[in-house]
Formats: sequence, structure tokens, C-alpha cells
Amino acid sequence: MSEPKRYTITAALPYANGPLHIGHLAGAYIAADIYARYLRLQGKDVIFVCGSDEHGAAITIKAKKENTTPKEIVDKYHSIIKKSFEDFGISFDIYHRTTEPIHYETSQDFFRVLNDKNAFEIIESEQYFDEEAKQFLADRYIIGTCPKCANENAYGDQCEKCGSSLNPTDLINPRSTLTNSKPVLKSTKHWFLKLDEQQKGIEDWFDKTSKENNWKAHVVGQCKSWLNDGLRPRAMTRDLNWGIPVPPEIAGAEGKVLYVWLDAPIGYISATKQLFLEKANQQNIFSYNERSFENATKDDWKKYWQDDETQLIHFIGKDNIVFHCITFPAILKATEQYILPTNVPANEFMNLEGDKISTSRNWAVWLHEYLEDFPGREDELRYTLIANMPENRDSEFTWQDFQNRVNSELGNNLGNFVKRVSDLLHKFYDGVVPEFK
Ligand code: B3M
Ligand code: ZN
Repeated sequence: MSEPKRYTITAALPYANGPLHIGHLAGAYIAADIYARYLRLQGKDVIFVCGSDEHGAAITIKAKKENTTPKEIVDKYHSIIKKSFEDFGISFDIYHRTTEPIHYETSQDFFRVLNDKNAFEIIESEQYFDEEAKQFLADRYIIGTCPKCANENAYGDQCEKCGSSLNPTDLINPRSTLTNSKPVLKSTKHWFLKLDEQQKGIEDWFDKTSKENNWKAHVVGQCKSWLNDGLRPRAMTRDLNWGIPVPPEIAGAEGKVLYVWLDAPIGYISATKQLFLEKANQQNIFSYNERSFENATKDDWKKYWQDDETQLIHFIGKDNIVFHCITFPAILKATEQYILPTNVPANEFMNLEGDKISTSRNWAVWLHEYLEDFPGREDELRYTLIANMPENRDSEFTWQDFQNRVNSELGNNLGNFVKRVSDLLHKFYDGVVPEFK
């Protein structure tokens, strides 16, 4: 393959419903940061974009738990997350957010284009409705007994005990987490992306691209299993009061919002638009890659998303594979305007002291706490996470391992090496590095 002209590197948009932990760093952000820095050192034209994912049930559930509004939740966690990334030294060119107006416009435009291109079909179905709260229930708002393992607290989309993926109607004795009442089935219609019609196009693209670019085996495995099962239409709208409204001119969609997994990856594009708006206006002059932003114009974002000579690389954790390797490419492809990803180097998970990292069980090393407890020690954590990166299988963080690596690998080995070189330099070369011959 000929040398690409430029690179668009994205890292998964973290949900603004909690602070960052080491699992996030090991899963996506450090790998993306290494790659961006590596390309910049080679003088390549690179943008590295990210931002907070601020819609969806992940946010509304957290707001309910903290007895506040979704807006307050996202404002709070967006600033905590943004600050931790900065303090830790992840070199994004922009860290944006999905509640910005530019993102609403971009997402609604996508919906319009998809609608015009006939990429949707409207399907009517029965969904659970909470009559007391007077609202349709997102899958995560319904709990009940798992039909497979009898766990009484399985969610409408998944049983966390046995891992089965479920539909809300599979649950025995369903109840609403909003009011604890028994939800009723009520009919509603949604805009489904016709993924079934895109099966062949996506398969051809996937086979070619994954081979040419040597995709990771576990990513290929997951994609193949989805493709072999056959793609089915997937709902791109929701009946929720938190999200981006479906464009108002679309008849019959009043009160509906875009599915969070439709708007979130579009967030990479709106972040890029915002980046070039700022560069064109000479705001936010600081950047890790000055060269590529000289004489920037606000339309430059297009080069990074619509030019065949750009490589698009998504860094994500393994739980996001299907959205980045199938759904989002299908959305991009349907517009007939955008490039598709060149690679999606997903990482697996990092566990902590023998147990899965869990925000709800508060089992994590929180980045903002680490930065407070070990000021100026970003590189020690960065090194340990890199040395242990879950590139092809789950890995494990332990404080013992952290201590050993810092003391023996960084302190003894690297420290000694640097000290000896420096001593020799002073002894034989007056402290000046000699010219290489
Ligand atoms: N916010 C899921 C997650 O944090 C989701 C990623 C969006 S990437 C476009 O795991
Ligand atoms: Zn179960």
C-alpha cells in the first residue's frame, strides 16, 4: 500500500458518568497516544481526537442514582475526565464533548443523509413502557429474572451473572427500575439501519481491509462471528428524553432521540470539525503537531474524514468492537461521502488484583486519585501499564508488580544504565556527547 498522506486517530469517547481508571488507559488511551506520538516523531500529518460521550442510558441512570440531572452529571464528569487526561499527558489535539451544538448539527445531518439515502426502515414493535413514569424503558431500566440462570437481577440487555445477552422480553417477572412497577408492552416505531442490506458491502470491505492491514486476531474473530450470524436491522432511534432529537422535519419521530451508538462515533467527526474551527481562528494555538495546522481552514476536517489518502484508526476496548467494525462503518459507507477505518486495534481488559475492574463496585485505581497520590509520577504508571498492556489477552495490574517494575526495571536497570553512560561521558568526553561517526 502506498504511503498515506495523513492519519486520523481516534480513541473511544468515555462515558461522562464516572472518572477514568487504569482499565480505560490500558484499554485504549495509552495505545492510541503511543501511536500518535510515534507518527508525529516521524513528521507525519496526524490528528488525534477524543471527547466525552454524554448521551444514553449510562448517563441517565447515573443521574438518577445521584439524584440529579443528566446535564449536571455530564458537566461534572466531563471536567474530571478532561483534567485527568491532561494531567496524565495523553496528547489529544482536542478533547471535545457530545453535548456541544456542533455535534448536534453534525449528528442530525447524518440522520438526514441516511434518511435521504434510504438507509433506514421504520419498524413498529412492542416495547416495555412504565405507566407510572409515563415513559418507554431503555433495556437497562428493566430488571427481572434471567431465563438461563435464574439470577433475579438481570438487566433487559444482559445478565451480568451468567453473561447471556438478553432482550427485555426474555426476562421473567420484569420490573421497572424507575418505579419498581411491572412494565406493560406498548407499540412504538423506530428507525432501523438496514444492516441486512449492507451485509455484502461490509463483508467485502472487512475481508480486504482486515487482511491488508493485519488486524488483530481477536478483533477479526468477533467481526467474523457477527458477519457469519448475518447482520440484522438495528434501531437507531430511542424513546428517551435525554439525547439528540431526530431532525424535526422527519415525520412521525416527535419525541424520539438518536440512539447513543449512532451519535457517539459521529463525535469523532464533530470533534475534528471543532478542532479546525479553532485552528482556523488561531485559538488554542498550542498543539502537539504544529506543522499540520499551519494555514488551517475550517473545512480541513474533510481531508481527515473524506479523502482516500487518509488512514482512519480507531483505538477502543474489546466491548466496543461491533460498533466500530460493523455499525459505524455501515453508517459511514451509507453516506457515500466518508472513508472507512483502516484498522481497529482493540485491546482486551486489564483486571485489578485478581478481579474485574468495576465502577459500580468501586474496584479500580482511579486516575485522578493516582495523580494526587503520586504527583509527577505519570510515567511510572504509564510504563507499568504499557509493560502489561492487554493487547491480545486480558492482563492484570497489581501494586506488587507496579512496585517491582518501578524499582527494578525503571530504577535499577534504566536508572543504572543512564547513570553509567553519564559517568563515562564525563570521564572520557568532558560531559559532551561525541559526534556519531
Ligand atoms: N462510551 C462506551 C464505553 O465507554 C462508549 C464508547 C463510545 S466510542 C464512540 O465503553
Ligand atoms: Zn443469567
